[in-house]
Amino acid sequence: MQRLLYTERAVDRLGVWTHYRTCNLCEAMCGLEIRLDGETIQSIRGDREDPFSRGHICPKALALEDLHNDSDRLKHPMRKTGSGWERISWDQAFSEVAERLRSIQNQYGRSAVGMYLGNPNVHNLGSMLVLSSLVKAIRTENLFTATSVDQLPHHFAARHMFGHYFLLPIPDIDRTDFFLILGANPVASNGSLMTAPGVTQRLRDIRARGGKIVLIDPRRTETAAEADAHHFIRPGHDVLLLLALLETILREGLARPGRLAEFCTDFSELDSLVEGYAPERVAPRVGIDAVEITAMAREFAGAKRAVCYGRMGLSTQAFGGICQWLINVLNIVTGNLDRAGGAMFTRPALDIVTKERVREFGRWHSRVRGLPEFGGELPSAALAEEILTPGDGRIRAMITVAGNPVLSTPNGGRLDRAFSELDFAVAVDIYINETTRHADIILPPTTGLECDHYDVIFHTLAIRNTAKFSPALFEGAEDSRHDWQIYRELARRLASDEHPFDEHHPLNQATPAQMIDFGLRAGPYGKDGLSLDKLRETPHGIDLGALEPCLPDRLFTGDGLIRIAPVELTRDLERVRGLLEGTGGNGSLSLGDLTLVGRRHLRSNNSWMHNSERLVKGRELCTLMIHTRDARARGIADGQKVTVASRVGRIELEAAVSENIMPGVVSIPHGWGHDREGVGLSVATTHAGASINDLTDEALLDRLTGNAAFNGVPVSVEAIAAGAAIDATE
Ligand SMILES: Nc1nc2c(c(=O)[nH]1)N[C@H]1C(S)=C(S)[C@@H](COP(=O)(O)OP(=O)(O)OC[C@H]3O[C@@H](n4cnc5c(=O)[nH]c(N)nc54)[C@H](O)[C@@H]3O)O[C@H]1N2
Ligand SMILES: Nc1nc2c(c(=O)[nH]1)N[C@H]1C(S)=C(S)[C@@H](COP(=O)(O)OP(=O)(O)OC[C@H]3O[C@@H](n4cnc5c(=O)[nH]c(N)nc54)[C@H](O)[C@@H]3O)O[C@H]1N2
Ligand code: SF4
Ligand SMILES: [Mo]
Repeated sequence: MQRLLYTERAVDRLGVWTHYRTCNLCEAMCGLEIRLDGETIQSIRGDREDPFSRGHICPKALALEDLHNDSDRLKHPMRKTGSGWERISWDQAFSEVAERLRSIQNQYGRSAVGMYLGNPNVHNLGSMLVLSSLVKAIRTENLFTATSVDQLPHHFAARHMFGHYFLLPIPDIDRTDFFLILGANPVASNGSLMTAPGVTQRLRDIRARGGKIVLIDPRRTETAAEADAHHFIRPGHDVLLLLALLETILREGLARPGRLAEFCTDFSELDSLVEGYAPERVAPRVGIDAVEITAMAREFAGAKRAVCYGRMGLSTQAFGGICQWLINVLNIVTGNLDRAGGAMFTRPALDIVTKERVREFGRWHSRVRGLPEFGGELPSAALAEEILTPGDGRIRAMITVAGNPVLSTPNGGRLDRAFSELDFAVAVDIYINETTRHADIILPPTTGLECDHYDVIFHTLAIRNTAKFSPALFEGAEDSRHDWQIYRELARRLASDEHPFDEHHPLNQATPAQMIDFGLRAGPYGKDGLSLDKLRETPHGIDLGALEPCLPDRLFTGDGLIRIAPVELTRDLERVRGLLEGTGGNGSLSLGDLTLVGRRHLRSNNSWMHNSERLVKGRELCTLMIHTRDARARGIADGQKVTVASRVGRIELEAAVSENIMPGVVSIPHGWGHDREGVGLSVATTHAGASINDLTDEALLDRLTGNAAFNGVPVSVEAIAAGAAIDATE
């Protein structure tokens, strides 16, 4: 049993007391009410007094307890031996890691050490504030993160239109009358780049007040059940739909940009850019009727307050960047950007949208394929080849921090092989999993309930301005380290005369909580008295109000103008022309007659929460969803084992035959495939599933931004043991 850290508590007669915090597992920032009997967790419930989440939670919140008590979770540095792993001291671990990294960089150059920073970093306070010191100490051009398998296209569009990669417009769903959603499933994901705890209720509220929800998705999802209309779309063809919506609005004179017109450049260019994309022209490719597209355009333009939003289905496909640009344009021409009920910007208490963080593009390129850098990162789809391809500049060592790229990046099977060829690998991670099993040394930090928490990122992406601080509940295991202590110590040990580590610099001394206090006081509400102490006194969090218009003041374009048609984006229209004409603008490698897309499930969280029995028990989650017609044609019955093959690999899993997917499309969730040698996850390996990323293809990219195109992969599907299959589906 770990010691309690949080002691400012009111204990009732029976010794039961309550701790309030924010769940940091996904983007929704739900408030939790944790009841404890002494030091034992009795229950985890939604905190009804949290003004933002109002009592909402999902089943994953309960898994925080499992994570805390998981005996597979690492708590001390581990070194690989000939036959397994041995515990070593922190001092030994730090000196060995620093020594190996330094010697590889001395011999082969600084970029011979690569880094992959995974998703949980953006949910961890210590990483958000201190990981950059380790990144700076490594100084590699081979930096990879989950951004390029996720939301890079949003950043790319924001950077070129609004001047800042993090000036991301958030759909103001609490006030909208028309919500047009493309390629997102908030009912299962709880919302992304749209922190909106209890999103299902918020969707229902739109309809209850007479508004409308329209969803575009090749699968009839959990969100479709909450929508007024759902349209199947051929994966990867949204760009044509968006162009047709815009073409109709402009041609029919429905554009009403209002005050936005005063600070937009190149407005007049739009007509010519969308020419040739009339609904009748695109409909056969998109798979949605021209009459429907026209009606959708008129309704969107005619709604009092409307917002268009596109997420994973749009950003992780071959036209991610241009889709995110067109979504912004659609919101602008209808006057819905920066207006209540449209797409708005936050004013977070701790503001990371500053001029120091604007982010540049294309300052260097990846060695093998020449893919462009963005904000210091290269596309993760290029990682394996940078390790495997011999020659100068090859990656010889990897540092992974809270990432599992073997399961999370395209052609993960190849990356799995690549990791086994490294000279040295170190992982900052809490488990021995598919990626960290390749490490020579694992440095496990404290996690979850053992950490102070403030959501640096997701307050910036929320549908209301809010602030909340959660103190650590439990102390870490004896002789454990926080993530930020690990980064700082490694940075210190990697310093040289040329690049010294300044022990006395406030940023190298402060704890994350102290840094938050500083950020809050310097932030937009600091003058009104917002500070860490204030947040400590308000354990349910503070609501700072609805989002407010802030343009043009908040733009970072220099001249205070929105670039509505930046050449960095419009140049990609040439590739779109190819898609329209069917000459392969999609870059599709046609080696299968079905098209693969991804999906998420409420009880799963990317690649790492499958070691919680309560989340994985019951019906198999990792299945191939396939339309009844396509199943029948292949003699596949519901529940039957099938083989799915793509250009890069082949996996086996169960089929789930359904009418809820577009004919010709199949869907597999990501993050599974745990049955690999050496994985130290006792529950997950008994619910192993298979990895979709053994099928996704590193060659399929959004060529504009370098983001991985997980959606739209050509695959073929075969029954493993046909037999009685056909009868069973009748
Ligand atoms: N085919 C397909 N692939 C996808 C996606 C998809 O939709 N389809 N989605 C993509 C997206 S959006 C994302 S964000 C990525 C996510 O993929 P990754 O960036 O690889 O992140 P996770 O899968 O969440 O892996 C998290 C790792 O962090 C570790 N971890 C958990 N908590 C902590 C902690 O507190 N500290 C530390 N140091 N480690 C911790 C876990 O053990 C695990 O190894 O996957 C991408 N991959
Ligand atoms: N329960 C749970 N919640 C999560 C996560 C999780 O793993 N589990 N992961 C978190 C992370 S890291 C992220 S980034 C967010 C993602 O949040 P979302 O983007 O809401 O999540 P997805 O379920 O990936 O939704 C993508 C949808 O796009 C559809 N789609 C696929 N291809 C296309 C296409 O070409 N066009 C269109 N229009 N649609 C397409 C898919 O069918 C799917 O329904 O979720 C977060 N929340
Ligand atoms: S929706 Fe997300 S933040 Fe809310 S309880 Fe579930 S995992 Fe936690
Ligand atoms: Mo993500």
